[in-house]
Amino acid sequence: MSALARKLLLLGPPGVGKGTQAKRLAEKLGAPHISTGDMLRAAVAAETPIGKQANAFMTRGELVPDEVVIEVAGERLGEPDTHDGFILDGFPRTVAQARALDEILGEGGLERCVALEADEDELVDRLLKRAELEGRSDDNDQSIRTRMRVYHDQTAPLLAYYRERGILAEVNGVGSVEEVSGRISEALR
Ligand code: B4P
Repeated sequence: MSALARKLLLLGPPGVGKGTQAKRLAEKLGAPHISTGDMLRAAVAAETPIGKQANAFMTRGELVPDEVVIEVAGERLGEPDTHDGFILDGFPRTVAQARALDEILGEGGLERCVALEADEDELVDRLLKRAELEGRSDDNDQSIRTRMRVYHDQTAPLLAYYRERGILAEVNGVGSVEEVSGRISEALR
């Protein structure tokens, strides 16, 4: 049996590298990477009803309403490939979503919440670079500012939520991608 925790959540401000690190962890652990951001972008591209609801919120840098995201994540977590582990990336982002996740997972729930940290200048820099490279519609000056504010107001309270539960691991997200991956592996032991 693996010595590493396998039911994981990556938490952190926009651009801190949740997606980057979640992909690497998923490969390492052989567990699915579940990114609500990726799922919502796919829904927007396919113009599904959920995508149509989500699009404007995402472009403005606001959170998509809880009930929409809870439905998307809940369905995915109901699939059989998640039974032995998963890497949640970007869900939950509000206390209401965290409570819903507790209900979805039931007994045993999450094993570890890895909170990646970096200061705001570094994050804005990365997101502006990503805007140049990927042309994501939610990576512009105004939406980046909104996403930072939304993170502090709505998502940062989850740090206390998981700290109280004794499953929070705070990890420095500044350094090379490999360095950050090494720190996360340490935190999962
Ligand atoms: P997400 O897709 O989750 O994206 P993110 O927070 O912007 O980025 P992430 O932290 O994953 O950074 P990445 O690895 O890409 O969310 C987008 C939007 O979807 C939200 O604003 C919201 O509207 C909606 N949404 C998603 N989930 C939701 C929920 N639960 N509730 C409501 N709404 C929800 O890295 C960023 C950049 O940095 C990349 O270019 C990367 O290459 C680079 N990078 C990574 N690691 C680095 C390192 N160590 N050094 C230098 N650069 C690095």
